[in-house]
Amino acid sequence: MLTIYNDQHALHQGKVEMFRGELVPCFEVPARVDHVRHELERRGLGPLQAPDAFDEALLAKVHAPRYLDFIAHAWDEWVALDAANATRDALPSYWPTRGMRTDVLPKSFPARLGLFAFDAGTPLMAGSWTAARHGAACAWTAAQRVIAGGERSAFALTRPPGHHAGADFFGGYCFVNNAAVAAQALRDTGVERVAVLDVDYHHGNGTQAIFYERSDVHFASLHGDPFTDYPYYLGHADERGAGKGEGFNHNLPLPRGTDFTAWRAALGTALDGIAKVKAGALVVSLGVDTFEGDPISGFRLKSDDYLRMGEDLARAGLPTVFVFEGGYAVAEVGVNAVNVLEGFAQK
Ligand code: FKS
Ligand code: ZN
Repeated sequence: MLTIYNDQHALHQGKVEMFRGELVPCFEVPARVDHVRHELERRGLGPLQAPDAFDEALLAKVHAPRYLDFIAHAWDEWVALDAANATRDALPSYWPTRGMRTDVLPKSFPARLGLFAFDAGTPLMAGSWTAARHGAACAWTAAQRVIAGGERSAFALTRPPGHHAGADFFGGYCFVNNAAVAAQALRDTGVERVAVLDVDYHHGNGTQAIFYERSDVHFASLHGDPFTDYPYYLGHADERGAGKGEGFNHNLPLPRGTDFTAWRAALGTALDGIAKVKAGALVVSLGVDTFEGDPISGFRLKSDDYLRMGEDLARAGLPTVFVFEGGYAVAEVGVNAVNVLEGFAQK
């Protein structure tokens, strides 16, 4: 399978995130992508290609202008607060809550940082925005290859991940919603309805929010139940879309401890939904934190199960763009992600 990859991802390398009351080393590390790349090369599943030049105006199709303005300059503003900040990751400490204003932007940088963020687990540093923009370029290029380039599928191997980023917020290690960029790119190339299928352990709240009122992008997700799992405040089964988008959002929350047999049955349900809405192309938010050895997740998939996952995805028979998301059992992340791609390619 064709993989679109860029090495700028490594410019984003957080030091710490807030976890259980203390600052701990980040789970989302550059080595994750290195393992996937090495596994692709080891199995001869190349080639790897660099992304095409990407018109950043396209980001404004899925993100709000005030968010893009903020995030593009956030690091400079953080350092302007205090020169010593140059050696520290930016993390928010304050958030607006119910009844507070989010329509007017505070002048204070820490106040705006919290307004646009939804957790204290997503450090921002000097290279974050560059890395995120190049990631979006990978997702966009993968979509172009699938539609205009005659490929059956392509893989955007990138980080930071994207599916928690909404039109005007970041969090969950995500700044730019790469899957949304890919879905929008497929729409713009003339696919009338695109399905985004999110198989990461965590609900793709950002992707859902971006497309919630749209009928041209159907969102389906299998994930840890929000009653117990991050991102907690979205991802329930009764979220079915709104307005024109009603019926085009399909959440399948699953309990902690779910194994591949139960997971695969839910995948079948999600794929049935995708067939029913007559999607013409598929974007897969490919997180492999459903693995039994993942340090922050609760499902029990084994490495071989990812081959079967890829086969099931291939049976949808759609041009498919894979976009890399989570997976924190770093040593196994390469085998697991590449198993999905190989299972897909062999069907
Ligand atoms: C709860 C800790 C939660 C944040 C988890 C973020 C998950 C990110 C991800 C992505 F794909 F975006 F990377 N910490 N015990 O895996 O969904
Ligand atoms: Zn995840």
